[in-house]
Amino acid sequence: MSKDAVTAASAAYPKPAGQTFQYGTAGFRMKADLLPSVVFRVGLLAALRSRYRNGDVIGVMITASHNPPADNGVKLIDPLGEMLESSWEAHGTSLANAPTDDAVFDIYTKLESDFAVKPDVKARVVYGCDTRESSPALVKALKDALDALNVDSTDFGAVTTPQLHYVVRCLNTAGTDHAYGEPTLAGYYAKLSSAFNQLMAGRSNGTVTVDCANGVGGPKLRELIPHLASGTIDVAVTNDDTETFSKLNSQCGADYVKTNQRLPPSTNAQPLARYASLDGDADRIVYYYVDHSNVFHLLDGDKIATLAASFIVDLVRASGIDNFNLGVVQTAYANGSSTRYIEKLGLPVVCTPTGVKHLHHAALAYDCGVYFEANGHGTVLFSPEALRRISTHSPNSPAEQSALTSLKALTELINQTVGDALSDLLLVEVILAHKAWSPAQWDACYTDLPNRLEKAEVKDRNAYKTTDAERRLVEPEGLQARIDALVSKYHEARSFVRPSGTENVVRVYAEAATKSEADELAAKVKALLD
Ligand code: G16
Repeated sequence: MSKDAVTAASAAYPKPAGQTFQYGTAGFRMKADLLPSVVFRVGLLAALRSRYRNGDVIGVMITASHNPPADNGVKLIDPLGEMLESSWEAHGTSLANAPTDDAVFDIYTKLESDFAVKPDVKARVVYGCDTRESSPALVKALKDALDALNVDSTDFGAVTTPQLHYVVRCLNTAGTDHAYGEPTLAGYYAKLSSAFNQLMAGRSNGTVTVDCANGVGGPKLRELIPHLASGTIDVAVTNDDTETFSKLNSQCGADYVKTNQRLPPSTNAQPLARYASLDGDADRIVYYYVDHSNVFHLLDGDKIATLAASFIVDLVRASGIDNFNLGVVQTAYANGSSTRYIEKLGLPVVCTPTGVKHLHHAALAYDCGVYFEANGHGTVLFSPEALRRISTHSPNSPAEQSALTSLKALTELINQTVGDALSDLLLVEVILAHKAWSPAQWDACYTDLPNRLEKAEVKDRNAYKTTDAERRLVEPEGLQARIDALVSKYHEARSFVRPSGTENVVRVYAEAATKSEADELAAKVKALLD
């Protein structure tokens, strides 16, 4: 590696004056015009991480997911398709904040020596982006960094975030006992669809209408559909205009539906028909329907988690596998009714801070860990030992055999690297088909407590510090006591405040026995912030 090559390439991407960057909940995320220097430096970090991991492939995804069209972002994917190990986030932050090109090079070489990275290990990086207008220029910044370090790199173009996670895991497990699949998009579609077609054999589930947030999920869902066996489901794709950049996540998509608790205005919903919305990079999904009185009902990440957990528990029991430990992981946003429902099912449930990396980590503690954020971001993890038991179990009856076959196929259908809206869509469709449930029957498992999510623009969101899985504030001092005093005035109420890791806002969540109480509580808590 030559210092001149790195500093000369870095000089094309100067750090904007006066900006401080931080690797947050989902990497770096902000207005796209502030990002070129950050993306360049993330390229350096990806190369270093790959060399540190002895040439494992590292992924770099350029996306701002649910954020508005003018934003963009970048995050790293670790070798098994997980989020970047947390201890390395600080290295990303320090590279991003280096004031000069020389300082960038010095931090890079210091990390190289601190981690005793061997000089002869070749770095391997794969990357992709969402459909934002700013993505191609940021991809170029990334590529310039990778080329300056002579990295072996592959561009996957516009992909969903979970597709890139899948590819990274496939590349790093190829030829091992844990080979995850063919490291291509064709391999991804083949894996998901063959499991889906097996699970849906002899079943038909009618139509599901999918709002793709006018993001990359639209074209990718269209690529997936031809692989689904005819007669199984009919997927109607809507909001898939990726050419009109301003439409991304605007009045549509999973975040819009979840936050506003209403249909995208473009949807003319038919009573009891199934609808789903993806977010801008297709790692989140929520379902919804309207009843015969045209009342909107949301089936969010909590409802998906409970549906998946109860289905898997039943399949495990029906297969004759015993001592199988299944747990559910949620965040503070999980509706109180969902937590009580999971406890009634007799399943352990834990709460972690927001951010998939936290949930994913907690889910690894179980044979099967089901994790979902209420916003629809989640998946199901099977431990290597659970996969071994499932694949070697000898069934004692045709009924056990049938359940076991379904369970095996589920482990292939579910993207175990990260929450994946396309995989989760197929998972929900399979479960509803097996149970012969309408969305209303699914919804009837439990009734959500009315809730309200608000954003507040404050002077300094970093002044807000939380504890207890983000359910309580420790700073600003005294604020939590004032929130507690408000909460005590409402029935079955709960409220918390936390700084967003992806937007420059503080989020306020409130739930209570009635809609008007939840709305009023959220408004009063929001009024406490400055
Ligand atoms: C990202 C994270 C999620 C998180 C969401 C909102 O989602 O991956 O874990 O729930 O941001 O986070 P915050 O409330 O901290 O802004 P996405 O889909 O935007 O990548």
